[in-house]
Amino acid sequence: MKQLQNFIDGAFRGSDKTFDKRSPVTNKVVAKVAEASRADVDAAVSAAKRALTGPWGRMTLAQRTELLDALAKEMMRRFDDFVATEAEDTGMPGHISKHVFVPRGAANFQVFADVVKNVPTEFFEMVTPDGKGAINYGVRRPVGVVGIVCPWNAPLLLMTWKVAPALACGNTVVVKPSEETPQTALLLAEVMNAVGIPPGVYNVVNGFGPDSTGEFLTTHPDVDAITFTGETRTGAAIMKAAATGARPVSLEMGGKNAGIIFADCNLDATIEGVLRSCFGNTGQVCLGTERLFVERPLFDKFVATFKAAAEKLKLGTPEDDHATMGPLISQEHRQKVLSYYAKAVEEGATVVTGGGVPDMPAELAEGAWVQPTIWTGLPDTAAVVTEEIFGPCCHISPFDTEEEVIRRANNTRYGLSSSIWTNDLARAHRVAAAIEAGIVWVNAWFLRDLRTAFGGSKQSGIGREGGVHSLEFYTELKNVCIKL
Ligand code: NAD
Ligand code: 6OD
Repeated sequence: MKQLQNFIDGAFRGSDKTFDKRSPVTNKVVAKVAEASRADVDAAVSAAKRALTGPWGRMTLAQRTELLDALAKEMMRRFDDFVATEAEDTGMPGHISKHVFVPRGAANFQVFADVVKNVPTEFFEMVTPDGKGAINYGVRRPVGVVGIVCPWNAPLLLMTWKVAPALACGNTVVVKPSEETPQTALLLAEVMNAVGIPPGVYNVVNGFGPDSTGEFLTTHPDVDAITFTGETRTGAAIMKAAATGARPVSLEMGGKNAGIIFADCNLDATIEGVLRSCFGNTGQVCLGTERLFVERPLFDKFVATFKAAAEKLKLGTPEDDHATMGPLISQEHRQKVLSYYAKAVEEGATVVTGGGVPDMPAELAEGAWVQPTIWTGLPDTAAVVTEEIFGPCCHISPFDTEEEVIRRANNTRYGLSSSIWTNDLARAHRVAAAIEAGIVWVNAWFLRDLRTAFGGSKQSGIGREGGVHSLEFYTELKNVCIKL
């Protein structure tokens, strides 16, 4: 049995208390994880604070970014280890970890190393009463110790999406991975040591949220800023914790995103894209589309074609090269998703496909498997149409006009993303402008240029990260005014 530890001040450390990490594929315990106590979190934060003024704090920008480039290269050298570890933690099919999540983990370090090297400096000349003038220039400084609280759905991608800009800007970090997915953060710790990131710069504390590691970290007075990805309710609790000491927060939270499909779309490309946006990573993607709106003339054909495509998805293990969908993360999450499957029927949905538990081979029978599921026939007020389920499911409604679909798509407390499928460019612009969300894709989904702003509006998020936008959170901009 694997024993997973915490990583504090450059060293792996155990703890008195452990918890079980189970495989989503079989539900068997695959590791015992050290749960970081308040004292462990304190040690991690203290190490991070010391590291700010140690060799890390004295490095030039060039030295720091060189280390981050080396880190990305070392991650790619250990590509197979990251793929296997992410697979064991999440059960996701190999094609997702190999082609998206692990390469993105490494790319995050390269991109933010480039961003900080190329950030322009603010400079203003001013006139003074004595006629001699003054100059002003902006200097970016790290904010300090950054607490990073992570979810389980894309562990390496989402953790490095925060760790990379934090380190690129010269901060030090204490990471709290999800209790469901502790492993890739620890593998990254090995990589940090291998490339010579000084002790204390990157720390990992494992555990749960309330009354546990997450709360100890976010309430710690020496954590200078907190960045979080996860559920909206948790984000609100973290914001409250951050209010003590008036610390800044960056929150990436839940979504109930709309896919809007016009009758003039390229149907094959749309089906392919929407299949990913509904069922990719077993629907456990914050940007996923659990609400589809299809223009009425295409509705019946779309539903039939989409059903056929969903029924071709193949459930399987990460080692199965033909698998296109894995299990959910845990039995607990499966219960939640299945409760929505039952609720949809109670509320009068037509179940187009799925709606239950698939037959799996005996050795996988205890895994967190559910069927990909499509519903039609519900009003926009139904629970499965309004609440984030975070499973492989969607509801499809017909619509008649552009104004109607904009109103219905925006009729949600969330505002993370939306995707519009049409060949009419002017309409694409109009609808994209009217949608209340942080990200709108046209004829695409989850197509990411890491220099762009990423984040949610309404209850999906606070702040933007990505490219230079990350600097707003991970640095303090200081103005220096020199009288000439
Ligand atoms: P979660 O909110 O349950 O947990 C996220 C993290 O917060 C975990 O590490 C957990 O231990 C910790 N936590 C929980 N309560 C805490 C507390 N009181 N104080 C401190 N830490 C606490 O989310 P999850 O179930 O891991 O992830 C799924 C959710 O994440 C979905 O809602 C999804 O939409 C959202 N998500 C959003 C984005 C985005 O970019 N907007 C990306 C991925 C996932
Ligand atoms: O691509 C990203 O940067 C990002 N944060 C993706 C989020 C995926 C949510 O599941």
